[in-house]
Amino acid sequence: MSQDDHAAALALAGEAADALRSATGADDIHAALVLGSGWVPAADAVGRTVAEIPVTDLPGFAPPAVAGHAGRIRVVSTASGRNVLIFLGRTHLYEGLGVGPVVHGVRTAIAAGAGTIVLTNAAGGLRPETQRVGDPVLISDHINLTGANPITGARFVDLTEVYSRRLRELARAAEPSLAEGVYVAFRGPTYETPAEIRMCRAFGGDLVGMSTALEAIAAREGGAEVLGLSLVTNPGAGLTGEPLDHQEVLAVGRATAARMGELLATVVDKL
Ligand code: 8IG
Repeated sequence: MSQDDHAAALALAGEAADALRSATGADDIHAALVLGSGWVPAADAVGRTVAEIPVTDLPGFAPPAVAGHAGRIRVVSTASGRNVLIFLGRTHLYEGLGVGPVVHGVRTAIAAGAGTIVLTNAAGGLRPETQRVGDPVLISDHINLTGANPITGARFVDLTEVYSRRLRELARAAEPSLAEGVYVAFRGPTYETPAEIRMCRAFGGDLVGMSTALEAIAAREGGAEVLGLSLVTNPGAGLTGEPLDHQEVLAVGRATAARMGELLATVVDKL
């Protein structure tokens, strides 16, 4: 990707934001929420639906590739009357479309006015001693092992505080029991080997997944504040001896939807 491509990607996000405004009538987007697998069932709790469209109605969005990734964009009005954009599903790097489509939603949200981006995901837990399956964990930082970066050119974006301390404190005020952890991002689509999981633990990782880090980088580049939330759906490979299964991820999401919905609604309303 050249710097011209990067400028074109930002322009495409601007076009998508214009199309979003025309399609939904919402011209005052306060924040955006990206719901990963496991989180989509929690969406209805966040607010009253103002409009909902397939992502493919907007320029630059790829159709959904995975069961449980719904590929729709919803505008909701929260309890305090603010418009929040919800992405029901996301594009992953492992789909092979490149990094542009992975961060297009975040860039579109920022172009539409969002000053806060909430990124959610389902993740493997690297600390089964303290993490339970079905627990939400605040992302405190990440280790980007995807080999990709959404930024091209000599733009040395500061990543000292990707995941806003202020927003983490706000989330903990809503749910004081929330643990924090470092999210290790892999390209996927394979899960890790047990040796890679041991490496991640030794590196200081607490969570492992295939999303979020690149979107968080794009959000920081765009000047938005980021909140990251992982739903622990399995212990990392080799930590228990059980093989990993995507259906389990979706089942944990359905089982925890009420709790995650309440958490999201409370947090989003305070943004
Ligand atoms: I859910 O154990 C979920 N997503 N890389 N590893 C990676 N991604 C995941 C995992 C996991 N669990």
